[in-house]
Amino acid sequence: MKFSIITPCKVDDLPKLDELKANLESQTFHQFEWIIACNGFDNHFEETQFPIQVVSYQPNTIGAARNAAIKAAVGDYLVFIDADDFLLPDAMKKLNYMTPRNEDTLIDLNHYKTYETQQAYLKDLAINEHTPDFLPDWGGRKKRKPRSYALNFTSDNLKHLNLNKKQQHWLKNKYKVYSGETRYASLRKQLVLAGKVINRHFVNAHHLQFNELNDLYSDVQFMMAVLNSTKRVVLIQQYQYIMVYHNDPINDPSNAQLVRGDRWQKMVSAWIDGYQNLTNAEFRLAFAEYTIRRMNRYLYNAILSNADSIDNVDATLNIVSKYLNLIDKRAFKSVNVLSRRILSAIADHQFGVAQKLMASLVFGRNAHRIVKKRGRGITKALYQLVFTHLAVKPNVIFYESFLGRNYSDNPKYIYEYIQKHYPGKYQHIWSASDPQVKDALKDQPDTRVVKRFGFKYMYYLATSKYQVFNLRQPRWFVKRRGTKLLSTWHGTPLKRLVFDIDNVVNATPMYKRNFYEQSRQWDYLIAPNQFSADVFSHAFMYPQDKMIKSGYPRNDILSAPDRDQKAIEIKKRLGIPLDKKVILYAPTWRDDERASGNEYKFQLKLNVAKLRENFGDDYVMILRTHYFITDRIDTSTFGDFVFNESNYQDVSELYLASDILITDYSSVFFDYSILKRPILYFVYDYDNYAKILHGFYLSMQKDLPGPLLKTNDEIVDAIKNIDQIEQKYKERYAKFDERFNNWENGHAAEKVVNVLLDNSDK
Ligand code: C2G
Repeated sequence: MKFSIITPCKVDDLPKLDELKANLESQTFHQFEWIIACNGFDNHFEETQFPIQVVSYQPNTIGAARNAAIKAAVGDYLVFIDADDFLLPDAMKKLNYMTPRNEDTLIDLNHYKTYETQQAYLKDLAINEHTPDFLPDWGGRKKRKPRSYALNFTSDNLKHLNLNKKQQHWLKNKYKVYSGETRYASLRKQLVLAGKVINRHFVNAHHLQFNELNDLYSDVQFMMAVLNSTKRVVLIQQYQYIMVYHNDPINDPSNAQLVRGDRWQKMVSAWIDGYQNLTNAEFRLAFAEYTIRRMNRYLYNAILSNADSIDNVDATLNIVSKYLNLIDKRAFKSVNVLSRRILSAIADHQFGVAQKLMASLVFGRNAHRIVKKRGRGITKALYQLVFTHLAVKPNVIFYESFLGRNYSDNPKYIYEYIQKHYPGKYQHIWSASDPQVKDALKDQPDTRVVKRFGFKYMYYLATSKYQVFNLRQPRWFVKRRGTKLLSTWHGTPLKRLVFDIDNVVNATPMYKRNFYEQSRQWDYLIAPNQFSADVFSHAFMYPQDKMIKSGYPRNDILSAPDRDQKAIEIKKRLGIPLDKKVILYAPTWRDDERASGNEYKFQLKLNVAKLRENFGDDYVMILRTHYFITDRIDTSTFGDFVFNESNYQDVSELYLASDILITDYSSVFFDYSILKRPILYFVYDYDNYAKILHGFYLSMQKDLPGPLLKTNDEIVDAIKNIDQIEQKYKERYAKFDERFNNWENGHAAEKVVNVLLDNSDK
């Protein structure tokens, strides 16, 4: 047997094993056995292209699991693959090309960390190869680099072959050999066990074992022993091993995400245990330097900020001290003088001195960062260090809508209600990242517009008693005692949200955790209908009893008695001829069309020329892109048929001014349905959107109050026959209205404000 794949596993992980099994079956090379180390799992797998063994172990730790699997293995090489990870289809085949080497060679399948599901990752890969970023050589101090080789091919023997694309792709597969001077050039990666391939006879000859008692870092000590004795590492240059992060550190944390106050202690003990057995002087020094750099980078901050990973500072420093006294002192030179003094103080058990020095080092680093980031850094530092220590102002209300880009949405209508019913009682602060917000509010009494993230913004954010946001508040927001934070959110959800999304493709790594922590700061969350309340309770893990079940303040104008009059005013303001009807096209954004950060592109798939040709005499069209879309779509060729109102402040007013809505997966149709006007869904990319990007809470086929249309011809047809469509969807529309709109009685703002201001204030 050539390879033994080793997978430790908890009973909870069994569904993941099915996925990994399918992944191993789809490999293009099968000369391996699969050993699953799992207590309490009886092997229900049928024999497949490769044998499967299940082993159990004692004690119940991951180290013991791996040891038991090694004992059972018969393959020449041990391949370590964790239950939630997977391989690219040719990984084992490529590995097979790389193995005829000395026993003391460590092979690395090169891991890539991702939050994507296997399906999404492989799809992405087909479009856009995930290759490691090798930085260009900019000169400067020259360090020796590992050499790279082509995998079993030389350009000479390829010249005469007629290669197809796939074969050429193979050619790109190179591997790097870390040996001699470059042997310990990237220790951090080398110390990771996942995706490593080690000769089994070598493991036995050196009596290499996992520590069965260190439940967090049993593999560190093992890998130290491996690196101590292997002469070289062969790293395949393209990622073959895909490490899937748990994207839900709250409900399903991985080992690395578990909140453990003894994390640093466990890690440093693994270093101590491992270090004592190192016989290779060169590796000892390289390892000591690596750990010193790690401590310099992370330990001081963790201690000063009471991080979750340290629940007992003295116990932690005691272990660190023991480690520092063990290692080669030359390693201290890899950090700066101040950091060296800290380390010496810890080594000498002068923990008080060490912590004082840490404080000045961290202060210096922060100051440096602030200077580097100029304004933003300074205002944020003032927020944290000064403003959040000033008294809270009981009559100040702070508002932000869509990252300060608009004067709109629920915050706008809450503000207007308070202005009208509590005149002069409050001072209102609006956050603005766009000058239009200031224009919209310039004549309003008791109202101040502040530049987002500027000094005044920070001051008022810190000292206002009330804050009203329709997206999440900044991550560094400090929730102060006696203040009230109202999250209005910004739509009834159709697309899955936060904890209901399996994998967050495009969000930052800490998305779920951040969301969880930020939403804990909300005193209230508005629910527009019972459906949303139910979704928010699982998607945000937010308790229903803290929700204000009121409908949306932004929708009050849609059922106001003067709504027709308002519609005329809005049309006039926009310059739309009053005798023309209006089609509003308001699509949402696409996760996979990102420009940068929170900015996205949009490709207009609606054939506007065709619409003009067919309906130009009776209709005009309002184009309204989502607030994440920053590229301006050029509509000048469509003359006076199209009004591009993507920058218009308040979409609710556009609803009022229109007669038909065309949208896609955007929540705009929930609000629009209050008007009971026809809705068409232009879902040209339905399959892609539904599968890869989100998934929905409703059945788009069965629950929506209008037809799903995939082509422009269907859109034209539908508009031509809009009366029949209305007729056809009448019943469904009524059901939809009953389900989503029965709290929308035009008094949502009142209800919300009464709760927010605790109506006794009135
Ligand atoms: N919006 C808009 N114009 C658009 C699309 C959206 O003004 N073309 C506004 C609407 O107020 C809408 C809100 O932005 O209700 C949210 O937009 P969605 O398209 O639904 O997308 P998203 O921002 O991802 O929020 O629970 C709701 C979800 O979180 C959706």
